[in-house]
Amino acid sequence: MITVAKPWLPNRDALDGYLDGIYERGWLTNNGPLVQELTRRLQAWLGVEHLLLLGNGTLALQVAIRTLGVDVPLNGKPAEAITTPFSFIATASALKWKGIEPVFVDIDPHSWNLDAQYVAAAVTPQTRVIVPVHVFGNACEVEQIQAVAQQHRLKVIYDAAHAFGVDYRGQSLLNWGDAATLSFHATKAFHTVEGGAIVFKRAEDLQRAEQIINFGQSSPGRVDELGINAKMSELHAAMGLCVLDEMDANLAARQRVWEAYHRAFGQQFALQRWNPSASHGYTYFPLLLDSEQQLLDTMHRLAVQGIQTRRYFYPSLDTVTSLGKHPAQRISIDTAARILCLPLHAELVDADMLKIIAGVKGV
Ligand code: T4K
Repeated sequence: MITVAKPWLPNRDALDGYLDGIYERGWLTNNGPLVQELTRRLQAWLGVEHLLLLGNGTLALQVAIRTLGVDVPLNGKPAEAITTPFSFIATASALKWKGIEPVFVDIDPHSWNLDAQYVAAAVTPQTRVIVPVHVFGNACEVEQIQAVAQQHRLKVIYDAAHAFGVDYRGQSLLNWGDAATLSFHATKAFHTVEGGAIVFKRAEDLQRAEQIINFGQSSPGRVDELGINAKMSELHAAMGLCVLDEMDANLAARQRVWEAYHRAFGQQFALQRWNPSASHGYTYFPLLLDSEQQLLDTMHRLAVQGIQTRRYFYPSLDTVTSLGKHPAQRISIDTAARILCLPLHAELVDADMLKIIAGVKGV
């Protein structure tokens, strides 16, 4: 079976070395030395400051929301967040869990990101925050989004779950917004089994979030505010340190697969239009098919050959009933119905790629 994703499993001896240290110290969680080491190493690797590690990317969104205070109701009514309907469910469900109403704005038909030109028109007196997603790692129109936020005094939290290592105009994309959140789930290029992070613009927000993820405590027995347990453990950090050590090989292998697909499909299918000022993280390879029927046929044809594909991200979030009733976002609904993600991971060999490419082309 060729799976759509496959976690990078780092050198076992290296991981054992970290586990030996954990056994010797007997320190398993609560901001241990490996969590601190991974924090420092990720800050250097990504080119960011003020990075906080957490239990997963969904908690990262929720803690960022809480830290920036954008969940506080206004005039007795829930706060609103302007966000994209084309994303994984976690983007919008994290807002709902924090009591925030998602207000969906349609996507650009080529970049598949929130269309910045519609954002200003969606601002209401209830709006507190804009939550765009760098979909499949493709950088949003950050300057335009920032301009709207400044004009209306809104916060911006980028869901950067797919944008690990992506640069924009030569600097980390994660430095845009009041906060950017990451997912380190096993299926991601960089992972800690389960895990996530927030990159804050301001040091004071990082300090506040450090308390929030530790039950709101500033010191043992002193609770300064409402918190939660969202900490990363030492075992997860150990995996992260090992994966980070091998990141160059991992990314090179992913890039090779991505480029083979790009050569094979670039003329035949509509592909995501990449932001020309941004680098690539090689997280996903989405194809935009002509129709949903063509997608279903392709998916089935590949499945019978033992090739797994995924409909990331289907359905369009404006149609998900647990998120409430929302006006239909035409472009997102149409795009979500036609996008199929192909297997993309470092263990794909040439024979796998040839099989996948032939399977998609139906030859
Ligand atoms: N925001 C955005 C924009 C996101 O995309 C996500 C998550 C989040 C926020 C939230 O971050 P987290 O709270 O998850 O950190 C996956 C991931 O669970 C999820 O992290 C990810 N986005 C989402 C797009 O995809 P599934 O449902 O595809 O995972 P699953 O278990 O079906 O795995 C797919 C295939 O990968 C398996 O069939 C085989 C292979 N696999 C998977 C795992 C877990 C393995 O070979 N080994 C494994 O351990 O959700």
